[in-house]
Formats: sequence, structure tokens, C-alpha cells
Amino acid sequence: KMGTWKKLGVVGVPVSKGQRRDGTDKGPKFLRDGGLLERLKKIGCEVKDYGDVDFGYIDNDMPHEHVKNPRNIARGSLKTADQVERCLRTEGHCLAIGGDHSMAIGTIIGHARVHPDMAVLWIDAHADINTPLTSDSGNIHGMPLSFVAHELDPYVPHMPGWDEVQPCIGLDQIAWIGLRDVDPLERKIIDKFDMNAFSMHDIDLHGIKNILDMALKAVDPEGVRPIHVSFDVDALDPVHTPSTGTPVSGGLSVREMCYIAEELALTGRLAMIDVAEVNPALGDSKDVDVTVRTTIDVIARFYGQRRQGIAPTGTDIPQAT
Ligand code: 6HN
Ligand code: MN
Ligand code: MN
Ligand code: MN
Repeated sequence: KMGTWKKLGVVGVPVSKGQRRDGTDKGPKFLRDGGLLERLKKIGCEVKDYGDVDFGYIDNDMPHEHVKNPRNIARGSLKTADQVERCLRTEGHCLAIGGDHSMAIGTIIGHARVHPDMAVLWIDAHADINTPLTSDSGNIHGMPLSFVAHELDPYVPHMPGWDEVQPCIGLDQIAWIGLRDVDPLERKIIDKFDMNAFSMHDIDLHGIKNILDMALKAVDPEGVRPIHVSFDVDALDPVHTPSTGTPVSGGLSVREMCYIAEELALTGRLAMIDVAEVNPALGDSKDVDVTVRTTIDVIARFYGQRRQGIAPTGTDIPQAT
């Protein structure tokens, strides 16, 4: 078991119209400027930067009922899917840096073209499975899972620009970790389809080790599937990632998140990671700094950086002469 990827591609997904606030479109830039790629190279990764998906927003994107920016999100999602697919086929692994969490519509569709059997671990304070009809906010970043799941197709109305955005995975391929702000009708969906939802309550009850085991067992009982991690930085407690649009107190500690990342790295089956909801326009410069640093620290652990340390290969302890 190695935990380090030698080869990966990075795709920036600078989307912000999945929610109300400007700023998540600058997430990829702040993560790059914060030294993400250098950090990955330093721990032995061969990194190819695919640049940012060109969202190039179109005008006159009138809300559909109360759903905001439907055409732009559909368009951007399809572009994201194409870029992710290309990256996965070429590099074998893709790290997508966002961007609000509507980014995952495109990353999951792109990933499913390559690995339709993937297991999705959604690490988030929120369930992000509202349909356009159950959403109170009309913000698409609260809906991505409803668009990618086959079982929810009958519940999702047709929207302008969305014909090519089609479901690609089953609800049994999804597990959540970190939930603590679930809307009533999202809970209805979770219950109706008996989905794998692990909340902060479950983590308090069983501990992070057991919850990660249970989540993996639920989506990947044989331990053979490619794993897609969709990491919303608001899964962490807001003291660690304050610069995010929908913070919820009582979140994952950095230690719990490091444990998740290190264990998943050890599976050797991580195929794709999304990093969502970093918003450098929120909070003061200290908030932005701690958010970016913590996020990069966590990402590095998904790519083999371990808290126990890693001995170099081919370098021995220098002998005193
Ligand atoms: N996120 N459930 C709320 C909504 O607007 O649908 C919040 C969604 C938050 C989404 O953090 O990615
Ligand atoms: Mn969230
Ligand atoms: Mn349909
Ligand atoms: Mn989210």
C-alpha cells in the first residue's frame, strides 16, 4: 500500500453562480497562489495543470421558477465534465479545485464517463440533494446530487439548457460524512431511498474511524471501486475554514479530516477529488489565509502526506565520521 499518487491533473472550476455570493470564482486562484501545486510536487506527485474551465457566463440567464442561473450552470457543468474526462483519461487521477459546490455536477458526470461504478464520498455540512422543487434558496450548489442520481430523475423538472445534463450514478453509490444542516425535504429523500448519510451526531456516537469504515462499506463493500471525494470545506468547523459561504458550527476537526484523508489515500483507489466552497471574498485576510492553508494541508494528506512522517527512499541516515 503506497499512498502517494505519482501522476495527477489539476482542473480549476471557477464557478460562483451556484450561490449568491461572488468570490468562489477566485477559489482556484487562491489555492494555486497558496502553493497547492508546489506542495503536491514536493510530496512526490507529478502534477499537470489543466488550467481553469472557461465559464464565460452568458447574459440574460433568467431564473427558472426560483432557480438561479440555470443556463450558465448547465453550460459550465458540461464544460467541466469534458475537461475532467480528458484529465482522467490522460492522467488517471483528477483534482478539481472550485468553485461553489455546483462544480460537482460536472465533475461527477465527467468521472462517470470513465468510471461509471465509482463510489462518491460527499464530505459536507450539507446534503446538497435538494431538487429544484424542494430547494428554498434556489441556489444550485444545494442541488448537485439531485441532478446526477438516476432515482431522482422523476423529481427533477426540465430546465432551459439542461437537456444534456443527465443522471449517471445510483443513490447507493453515494455516502455523506459530516452532515449537520439538512433541509426537511432533503431528509425526506435520504429516508425514502434509505441513503448512506453520516451526520456529526453519528461521528460523536461512533467516532471517525467507525464512521469512515461504515461509509466505505456502504458504497464499496468489496473495496474495489474507484473513489470520488467531494470535499466541501464547510465540512470542517468554521474556525478552520471561515472563508466559506454557508458556515455551520460544530464541524469536523482538522484531526478528523486528516484521518479521513490519510485513510482514503491508503486505499490506493482515489480517482478524483473535488474541493468546493473556498470563498476568499469572505472574512478578513486572516480568515482567508487560514482557510487556504488548512484546505491545502488537507489536500496534501489525500495525496500521501502523512502525519507520522514519510522516510525518504534512497537516502540513509548520515553517518558520523
Ligand atoms: N453547499 N441546503 C441549503 C440550500 O440552499 O439548498 C444550503 C446548501 C449549501 C450548499 O454548501 O455546498
Ligand atoms: Mn456545504
Ligand atoms: Mn430527465
Ligand atoms: Mn456542499
